[in-house]
Amino acid sequence: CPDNPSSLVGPLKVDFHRSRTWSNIRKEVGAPLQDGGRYMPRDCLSQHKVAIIIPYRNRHEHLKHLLFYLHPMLVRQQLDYGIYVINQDGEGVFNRAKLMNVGFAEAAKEYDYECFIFSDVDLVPMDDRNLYRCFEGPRHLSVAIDKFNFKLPYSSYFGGVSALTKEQFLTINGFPNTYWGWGGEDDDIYQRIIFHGMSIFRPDHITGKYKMIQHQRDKHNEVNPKNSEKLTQTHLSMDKDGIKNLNYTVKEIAKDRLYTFINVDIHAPV
Ligand code: UDH
Ligand code: NGS
Repeated sequence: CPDNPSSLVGPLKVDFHRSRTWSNIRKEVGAPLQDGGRYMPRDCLSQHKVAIIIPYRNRHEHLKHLLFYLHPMLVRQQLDYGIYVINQDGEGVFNRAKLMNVGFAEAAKEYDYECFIFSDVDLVPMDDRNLYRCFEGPRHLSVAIDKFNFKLPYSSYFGGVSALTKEQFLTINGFPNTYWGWGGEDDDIYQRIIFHGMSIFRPDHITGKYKMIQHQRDKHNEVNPKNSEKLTQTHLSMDKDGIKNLNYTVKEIAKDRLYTFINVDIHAPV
C-alpha cells in the first residue's frame, strides 16, 4: 500500500452523547473484519502489522465509542491490524502497565506484529492523519488531549496512547509490572526510553488531538503514592522488572468480530 493513504479525511467529528449499539458499530466499520477485530487491506499489501492493545476493566460504553471511531480510521490508514482488549480479571488493584505487557505477549503469539499501539480506552483520536504505526523511535500519540486544553501537561508526559516497535519495546524490557493503582507507570516508561538512549517522536498538536470520554475515578484504581517514589529507582529496576519477568494466567480468550478479548489474572496483591 502507498506510504500516504489517499483515503484519509483529516479532522474527525467525535461525539460521545449518543449511545452506540454493537450492530451500529459493525456497520460503521465499512470493511470486512475477520474475527478478533482483525483487518488487512485487500487491494494492496499493507506495510504495517499493528496490534492495538487496550488495558481494560468495566468500561463497556467507552469501548463502544472507541471502536466506533477507531476501526474506520485504521481501515483508512490501510493497516494490517488487530485489536486486543486486555481485561483485568477480578476486583484486585488495577495495573495498567502490566496489562499492556500481557497484551504485547499475547498478541505477539498470534501474529507477526511489528508494531504495538498501547491505548487507553477513553481516548479517541480527532484526526485520522495521526498514524497508528511505528517510527524510528517510540512515539507518543496523544499529545493534545481536550482535558489538558489540547497541550501536553508536561514535556515528559507519555500517558494515553503510544506506539513502539517490537524491537523498541524489547529494548526497554517492556513496561513495569509493579505499578499497582493509579499514577507513574507512564513516567516510568518515559524514563526507560530515555535511559536506553532513544528519543520520543510526536505528531504535531493539530494531528495529535484527542477527545477524552469523561468519567469518575474507578474503584480499585486509587492513586498509589508508592508509585511516585518508585520513579526514582527506574534506572535500577527497569532491566529486571518488565517483559522478562512477566507472569500471569490467561483465563479466557474470546474472539468478537470487533476485538479479541483476553481475560487475565495478573496476580494483584490482596
Ligand atoms: N482502566 C480501565 N478500568 C479501570 C481503570 C482503568 O479500563 O477500572 C484503563 C482504561 O483503559 C483507562 C486507563 O486504564 O483509560 C487509564 O486509567 P484512567 O482512565 O483511570 O486514568 P485517567 O488518568 O483518570 O484517565 C483518572 C481518574 C480521573 C478522575 C477525574 C474525575 N473528574
Ligand atoms: C502525573 C502522573 C502520571 C499521569 C499524569 C497526568 O502526575 O501518571 O500526572 O495525570 N505521575 C505520577 O503520579 C507520578 S492526569 O492529569 O491525567 O490525571 O499520567
